[in-house]
Amino acid sequence: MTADVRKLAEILDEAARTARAVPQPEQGCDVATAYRVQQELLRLRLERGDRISGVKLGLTSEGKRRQMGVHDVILGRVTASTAIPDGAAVGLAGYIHPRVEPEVVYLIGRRIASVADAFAPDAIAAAAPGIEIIDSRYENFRFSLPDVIADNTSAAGYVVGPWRPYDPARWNLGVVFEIDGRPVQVGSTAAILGDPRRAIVEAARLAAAEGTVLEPGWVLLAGAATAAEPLPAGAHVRAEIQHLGSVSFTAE
Ligand code: OOG
Repeated sequence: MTADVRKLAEILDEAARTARAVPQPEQGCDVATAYRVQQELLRLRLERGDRISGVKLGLTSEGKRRQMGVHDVILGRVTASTAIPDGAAVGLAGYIHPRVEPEVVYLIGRRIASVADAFAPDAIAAAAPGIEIIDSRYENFRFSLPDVIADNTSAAGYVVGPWRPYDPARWNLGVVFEIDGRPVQVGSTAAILGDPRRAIVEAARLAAAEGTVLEPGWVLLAGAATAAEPLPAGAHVRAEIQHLGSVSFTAE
């Protein structure tokens, strides 16, 4: 590992830990190096006793990718310490400029070490409505794909609602995203990669490229079903997905 990879991981780790934004690196790196920074960042967290609880996809909306001029989706990791129980109250002091988005969450049902494994019938065991908190650790962020990947794809927290057995026929589902009881975004899970069933395949492809195995029991945050919303203090945030039910939390 080069000194730069470790240094950038330490800077981003400290920014997340102290909820203090850092300047974006002046010198960009390539995507492969950015994933090494992300891995190093996660290693620092695991050293402190955290545990990987799953993976997430980002930039799953075709519109968002076109707007940002990028062609591929991105993979991040989520850890146990950032899981928020459904219905909980969450202090915002630990975040910098948090935003929230509604997601479909899948429960990984088997070990997935290759794209072929992602097509196994038991690849996904269950599905749930979810909310992701994203929080870029950069100040005045100007979009850069490697910088987002290095920053663990802005992953900062996630809430998972009640699990339902996975039914692949139910993939195009209505989504209502509410803040304080008012719908702020409506959409469809079809906005996730055009079909959220592709999420496990994309996650398997990106993970395999890095030599990461997806483990049974991990969550897969499949990607945002609508645009993200800012998360103000006091907000009650709720996502409802047709056939999957609802999930919520309150910001304090
Ligand atoms: C990075 C986006 C990561 C998504 O849904 O695209 C992401 C960001 O906007 O900070 O989770």
